[in-house]
Amino acid sequence: MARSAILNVMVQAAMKAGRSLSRDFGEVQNLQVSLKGPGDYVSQADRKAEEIIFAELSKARPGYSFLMEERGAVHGDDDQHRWIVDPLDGTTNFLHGIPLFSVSIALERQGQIVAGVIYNPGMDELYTAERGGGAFMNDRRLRVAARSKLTDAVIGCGVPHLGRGHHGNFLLELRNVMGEVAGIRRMGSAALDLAYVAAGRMDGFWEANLSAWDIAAGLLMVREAGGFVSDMGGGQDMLDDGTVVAGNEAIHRTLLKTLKKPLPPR
Ligand code: 2AM
Ligand code: CA
Repeated sequence: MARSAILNVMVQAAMKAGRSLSRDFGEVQNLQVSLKGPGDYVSQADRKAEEIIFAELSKARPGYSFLMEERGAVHGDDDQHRWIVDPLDGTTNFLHGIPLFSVSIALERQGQIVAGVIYNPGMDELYTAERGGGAFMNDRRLRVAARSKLTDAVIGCGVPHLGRGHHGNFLLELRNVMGEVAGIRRMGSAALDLAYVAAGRMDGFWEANLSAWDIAAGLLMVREAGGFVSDMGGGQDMLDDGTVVAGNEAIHRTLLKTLKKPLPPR
């Protein structure tokens, strides 16, 4: 599969950052048993990965703007183009020595996501997508799963943690979904969750309280694999509203409805 020049730039940046994270991940595993824990070390690993991506992308396309998890918004001369970058998605996993984390890079052109790369260094899985060009994992074409019934579906989700999100809302959503599906998974990296939906490994996914960098690349990945994505209200405001529901057309539709089922009367 021939990649466009811009996608190549994104792949190089993601893999270089991924190699840096992999090296640091080895040390994080050693630090689990230390009294202080790997906290500071992980923040450094995260910043180092972001630095690598920032340097690679700025060199290849000077002037493009950025939205990055650590650095925030960086306005370039070219405000038609914006990189949306999460150097380490799944930080809690990384911190605990669980090899489920990813690098996520998206390119937005005039407000539309046109290219996305997600790299999972632990499994050496590279997900790529370009608008209108399909989605791939290590050069294999991706397609969302074909299961159309929730009762056959494995659905991923995110659980709001300490100090974030509305825990009560999540419990209602979970209560609605868990009674209707074959299984629920919680992986801890929204970027990877969306990549897994694109790859047909999970049939659907929902989460709230996300940031644009967690999901920008993943949203394109699912769409380009033939799937549907929306915010929790059914609209297309995911990047601003921080909620996402994904799946094939049928799963997306029923999942959206199921999430919002009112409580039965007592
Ligand atoms: P992160 O690992 O980059 O923080 C897990 O439910 C998803 O929520 C991950 O994609 C995670 O991204 C994201 N998330 C956003 N804010 C978070 C936070 N404060 N703590 C943990 N996960 C967070
Ligand atoms: Ca993230």
